[in-house]
Amino acid sequence: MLMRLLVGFWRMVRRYNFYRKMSKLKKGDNQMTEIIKSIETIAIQINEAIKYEDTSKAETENSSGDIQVKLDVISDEIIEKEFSKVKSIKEIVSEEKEDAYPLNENGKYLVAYDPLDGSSLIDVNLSVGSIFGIYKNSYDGANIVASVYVVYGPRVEMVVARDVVELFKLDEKKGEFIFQKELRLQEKGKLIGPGGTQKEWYPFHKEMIDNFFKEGYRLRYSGGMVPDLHQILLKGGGLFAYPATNDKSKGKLRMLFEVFPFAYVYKIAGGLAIDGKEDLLSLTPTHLHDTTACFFGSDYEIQKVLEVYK
Ligand code: AHM
Ligand code: MG
Repeated sequence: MLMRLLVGFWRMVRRYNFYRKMSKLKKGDNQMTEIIKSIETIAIQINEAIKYEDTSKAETENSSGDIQVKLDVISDEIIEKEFSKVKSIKEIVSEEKEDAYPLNENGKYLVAYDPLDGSSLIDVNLSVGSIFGIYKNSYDGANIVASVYVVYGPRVEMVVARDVVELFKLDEKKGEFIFQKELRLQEKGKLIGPGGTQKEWYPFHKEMIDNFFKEGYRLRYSGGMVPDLHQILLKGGGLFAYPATNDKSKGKLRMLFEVFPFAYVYKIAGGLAIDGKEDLLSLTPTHLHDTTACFFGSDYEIQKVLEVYK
């Protein structure tokens, strides 16, 4: 009798842990789940590479003309190797490569990714991240159906945006991502991350940022969009801006690999993501590596941006 009770209790604990870990990942589309599981494997490998591989610069440039660090290349190789095993992926395209790479003709999804965003911060040991946008049919903003990012910081965390935005934490001892909580933005936050070279900001943009500071907003900008946007999201709101400037009339951040995935996260979390005037997810890139001005935030801050940019 006691034995049966113990076995029953043990089964209950196992079932609870299983559902806690899987959260909503198991629900719905198995092919999407397969991609997200693959990203978990990728994140574990990239995290190890960050800890043990050479953090210096490579002698190569990526397709946007940025000097790569060796970890950009290693991370890109890890992702390509793992995604090559996933049947549901039709095609992949990396920020580190010029062209898209076909995988499975009958695959349902296209995946665009930035293997190691913010890699210029690698040498100073600040947080960096990987970003993945999962699309159907084309890489238009309107066709993104899910996005995932991973933050490699003191802890490794993964955020998955589908019908809701969920936070997972890597248990490094078990090699598993454990569900933590659902993430939602509030109406208004306290933080701003204003990107771009300040001497090149348009005067109305400078005035807008100054006004946020006058309202009491505090500066949070590390130079890595993954930890910067992660901070604003987890603290419940604020504004991250990488605007058009005199020297970069289309901003710096790339639509497919950086902007659309984060726009999707912020919108699903109850915030907004615009290029100044339009919803970022209404944009259609002409080239795979196109950039755009971008603003991500909670409702109050984005309404202020719209007032200034209209
Ligand atoms: P990367 O993909 O070459 O790392 O560049 C993207 C990064 C973003 O993470 C970050 O927001 C931005 O570049 C910082 O740019 P800046 O150095 O101009 O502030
Ligand atoms: Mg990047």
